[in-house]
Amino acid sequence: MGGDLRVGVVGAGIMGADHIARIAKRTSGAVVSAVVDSDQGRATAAAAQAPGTAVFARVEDAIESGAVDAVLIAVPGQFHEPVLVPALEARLPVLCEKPLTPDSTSAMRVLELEQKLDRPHIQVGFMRRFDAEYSALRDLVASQDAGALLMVRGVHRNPSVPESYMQSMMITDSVVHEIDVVPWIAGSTIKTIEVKYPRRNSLAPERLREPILVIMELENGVLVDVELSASAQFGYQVATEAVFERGIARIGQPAGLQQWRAGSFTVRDHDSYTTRFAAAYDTQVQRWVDAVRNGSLVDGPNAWDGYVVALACEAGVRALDGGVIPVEAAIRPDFYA
Ligand code: ISE
Repeated sequence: MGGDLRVGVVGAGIMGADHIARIAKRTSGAVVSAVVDSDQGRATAAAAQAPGTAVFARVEDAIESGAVDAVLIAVPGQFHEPVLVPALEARLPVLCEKPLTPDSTSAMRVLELEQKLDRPHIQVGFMRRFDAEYSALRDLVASQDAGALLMVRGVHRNPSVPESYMQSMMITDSVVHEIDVVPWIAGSTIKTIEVKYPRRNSLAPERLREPILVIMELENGVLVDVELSASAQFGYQVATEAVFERGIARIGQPAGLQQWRAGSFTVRDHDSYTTRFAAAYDTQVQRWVDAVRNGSLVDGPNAWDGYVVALACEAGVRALDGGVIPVEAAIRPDFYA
């Protein structure tokens, strides 16, 4: 491809606006050519970060205008399929924020449509795979330098969540990240999922029972536990400790300037995923843009990965009501080899 990739960003909420700024200011070889959102005020405000960008209310109109070479989907998960369908029908490459879709039936419909094309066109935005520390942990597991991996222990804490966030979204919107990244690190798929409830946080919105403790067993025997808090108040924290035969490894610790002052010790930490994973998002988007421009279209998790995660999320959502729930196994079609 000769000129810059013209990206249409669908969804001008927190993630959409963040991606628009990223592409306009920090991504090489791409421009934001269209912003799509049914809320025109929001679309116009987000588009102001990328001067010269056209604003549309419907993705179909953006595609028909001819202004878009590739689509970045940043609307909530339940609205992904209606954007994926016209994008695939127009044979456009897509970077789709997680989850691919909220359930495996709709994810399978997307796979079937994609398989009518000559090769995978969808990359799914599991950005943790582009985080340098997660990659280092994966390399450590593969090297066997610390012996075999035995356990993965994680915390995933949000200061608060929007009103649209429901109980099932603890799995489909939040733990979905661990459901993708832990098998990627451990080199093994998820066999079962269980959810335990500790004492409820009285500061959580009434509709949410949290925190939750999610316990996953992988096929290779590795045990994973993740504490998910949606209303942790103090800030945003995603951290992992991996237990090996000959040592432990930690990622996600606060880094940067440490200060001892006025009788206290402080290190700046995050209050949002947009800063905690800023570098990972930057790398993800740059690699996707490069892949589209060189014709490979996908460089990272694809729609098949999104489908496998959707199957595990279904088990996770059932586990919210109790029991140890088996995850349905799936055989990958050659199309995604
Ligand atoms: C949000 O949608 C994200 O994807 C964040 O990475 C996650 O930490 C948060 O819990 C989700 O609500």
